[in-house]
Amino acid sequence: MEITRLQLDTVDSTNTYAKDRFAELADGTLVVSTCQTAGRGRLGRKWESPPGVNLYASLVIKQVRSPVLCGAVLGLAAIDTIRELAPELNPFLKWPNDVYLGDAKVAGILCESTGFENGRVTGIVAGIGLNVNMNEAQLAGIDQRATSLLLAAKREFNLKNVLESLEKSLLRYYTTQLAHPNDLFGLWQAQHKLLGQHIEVVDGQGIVSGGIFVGIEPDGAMILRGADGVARRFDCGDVRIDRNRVNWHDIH
Ligand code: BT5
Repeated sequence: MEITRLQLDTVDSTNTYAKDRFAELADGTLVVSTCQTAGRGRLGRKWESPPGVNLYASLVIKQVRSPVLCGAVLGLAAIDTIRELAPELNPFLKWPNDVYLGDAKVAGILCESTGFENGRVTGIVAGIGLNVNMNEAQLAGIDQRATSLLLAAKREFNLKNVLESLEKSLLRYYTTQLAHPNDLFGLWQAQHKLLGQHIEVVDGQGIVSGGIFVGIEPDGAMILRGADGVARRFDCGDVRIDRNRVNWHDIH
């Protein structure tokens, strides 16, 4: 098992590129591009991808223990990369697949299934966009609170170092996914620092529910306990945080 980089200059989306060529790309290929002209988020949303300042990468995963764990491989690798290059920062995961610094998004992950056999997912392209040297003006165009390593750490980062660190961590967590999937789930859960805190979830219909984030199920669903004490399960949705209600001391 190894991570093999496939470097592009420009592409519509590294996820689309990897999905279109999934059969011919080896397991563990990391498609990286300097620029994306049509970077995508979930549900047809746009991922801002200015050239030369950030990381845009998609991992070809052909050995899938569970789709949830594929997102976990990228999320945990991103956390380790940020900690290695900027130990003063406190990154955490925000369900379902975001990486946050304080109350702002620094990275997003998009997992897309590419193969099914007997009702099981057999192939996934897991993409990550990590804001590295994006400046304040570039971030200002995003319609939710967003940040970059540059903005948070107040210094520039060498993109090559960031990528090499990410690749090292991707290899480690992909290997864990294969050999010790339960361990990987535990590690992933532990990085959800909003567990136990008050948050809001916006579901697919746009309905907002507030409550305490009490857990994540093995299939990736999140559990929210409302003010009425009733626990509700969400298979998908967007989590909103109210910076004044989060106990930031618990996030370190
Ligand atoms: C995501 O979607 O967060 C998944 C983003 C995945 C991007 C990577 S880049 C490499 C690979 N190739 C692709 O085409 N995609 C993947 P979602 O949770 O739906 O969040 C999208 C929302 O995040 C947008 O609607 C904006 O509000 C916000 N956003 C857009 N660009 C951003 C950026 N650069 N930094 C922070 N937030 C951003």
